[in-house]
Amino acid sequence: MKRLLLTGAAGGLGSAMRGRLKGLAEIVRVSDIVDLGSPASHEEAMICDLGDRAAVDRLVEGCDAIIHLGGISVEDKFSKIMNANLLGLYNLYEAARANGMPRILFASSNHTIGFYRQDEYLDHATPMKPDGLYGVSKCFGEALARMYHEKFGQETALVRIGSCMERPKNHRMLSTWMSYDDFLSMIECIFRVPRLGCPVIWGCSDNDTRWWDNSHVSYLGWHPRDNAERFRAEIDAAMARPEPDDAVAIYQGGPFVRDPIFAED
Ligand code: NAI
Ligand code: 15L
Repeated sequence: MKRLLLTGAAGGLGSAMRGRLKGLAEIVRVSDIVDLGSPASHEEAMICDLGDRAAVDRLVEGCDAIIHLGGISVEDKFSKIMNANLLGLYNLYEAARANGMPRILFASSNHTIGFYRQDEYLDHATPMKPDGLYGVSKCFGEALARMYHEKFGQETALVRIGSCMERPKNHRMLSTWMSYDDFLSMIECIFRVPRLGCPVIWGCSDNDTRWWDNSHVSYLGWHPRDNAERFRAEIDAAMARPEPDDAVAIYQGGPFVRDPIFAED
């Protein structure tokens, strides 16, 4: 790849992945709505509000591939979600259509299915059950990507990330955790495979207690290597297991299912 675009590069996941992308492309174009710090020698930085159509057009121009992490990443006011995750997604896909349809990795979320119970095992065909407006925005993003695929042939990996962070932080994340290394190897597979299509991919490591079946995407050749189980003793020692009647212990979306609908100002 000549130029890879990383949106949300100043965020938690974006900052963690940013340094690991060197070598995937000659130039990594890093972008966010907030300060990005000094670009490394293989990087170019562009501040951009995803809700600004003209700015997104400029952002996507000249890119061969896009890792789209930018946007609102938790439950929030609908107006904020609407700008970044709805309008922002539309802007990104229109810009991609006008710029040769670079392959896209869309950071979707487990909150598209958060109201399934933790004793259910899901596959890619399981109907969505979002657990809040944030989850609904990711359902919208997946639907938008699929429409651009069917209508125009745009390829997108719809990665329903579980909990991608340094280490799992609680009992639920022993099921949902994806290590940075596993995410990086997934990224490599997504951009290397000759034909991607528009698959849902569950973003979790090879956790003993995972809830999601990725067998439909074996053609990617992705083999997660990490397993959250090695953190179980540490988590057991650090915190009490949630009560069985607590929503956090019942639903796959965990605490997100309890979030209110936030009022606008
Ligand atoms: P984050 O909130 O730390 O980063 C998101 C970034 O998007 C921020 O740097 C923010 O400034 C930027 N952003 C927000 N609104 C924007 C706008 N209007 N225009 C341009 N940039 C804007 O979130 P995190 O954890 O890094 O997640 C990255 C992506 O992955 C998000 O899309 C999130 O929904 C998704 N995801 C992450 C998971 C995780 O475990 N970290 C789990 C599931 C999904
Ligand atoms: C998400 O979608 C969020 O962006 C992230 O902050 C985590 O909370 C993650 O899901 C999760 O469910 O653990």
